Amino acid sequence: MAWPEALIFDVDGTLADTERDGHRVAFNRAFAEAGLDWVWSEELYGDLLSVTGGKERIRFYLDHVNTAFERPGDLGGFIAGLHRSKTKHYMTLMAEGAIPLRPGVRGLLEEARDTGTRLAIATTTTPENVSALIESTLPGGALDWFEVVGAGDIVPHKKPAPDIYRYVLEHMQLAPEQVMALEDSAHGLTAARNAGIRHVLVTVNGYTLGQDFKGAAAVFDKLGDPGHPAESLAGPAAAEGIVDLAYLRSLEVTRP
Ligand code: XBP
Ligand code: MG
Repeated sequence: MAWPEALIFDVDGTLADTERDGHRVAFNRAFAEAGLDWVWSEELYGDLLSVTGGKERIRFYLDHVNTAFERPGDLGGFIAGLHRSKTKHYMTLMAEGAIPLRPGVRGLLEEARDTGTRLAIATTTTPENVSALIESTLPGGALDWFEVVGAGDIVPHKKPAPDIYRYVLEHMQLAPEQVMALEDSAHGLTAARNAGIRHVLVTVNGYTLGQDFKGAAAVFDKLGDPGHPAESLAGPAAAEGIVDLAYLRSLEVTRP
């Protein structure tokens, strides 16, 4: 059986650059709609990304940034309501085609499909957001390309906890050494590694460039396609600047 048997993709920052112009904008729209004067700038949002999960991020913002805000009695219900509105705004942005896939993502997904390499998703974001992105960027029915979509509150602990990767591996009935994970952040890398996945390829973005990617099999600025070659930041370079399955196979480390 060819290695890797499966590719497990993170979503935000990996499939598409959704944070700055997608999630952040949707949070701000939800705040405005609720009559709140909160505005998450690009810079502040970069700091808030240290907390994964939108509901958790809002709570962190109130605990550490906007500490003067007079909290309603049912803070959990208030945050959940804001977050539902944020998800609605995010889905609208995706339906409008606000965010494209990153260079090389579609090529690698199609190559995996052509070669029988199984596909899955392991993400912190809400499941509806995954469907909205896939439906707006890939052909009809593309959600079915992914055997398992592990997303959001389906597990008790979000990344950097390993729960979501463990969930996906269990549902695919695969051992961690059989798969390759693709991530964009140190939290994502930690989650995959702590689930026992030895092979994690990182493609950085504006928010994650400069994070510590020790333990990654390779780090690139993107997966790369013919018009946008990938630049290697750590690990072996990819031929013609394209991270394809042949390249991923070359990263396999076999146990002595
Ligand atoms: C993505 C996240 C998410 C999104 C918001 O992490 O941290 O919290 O920013 O999504 P990853 P929700 O790339 O590791 O999946 O608001 O739907 O929680
Ligand atoms: Mg990510």
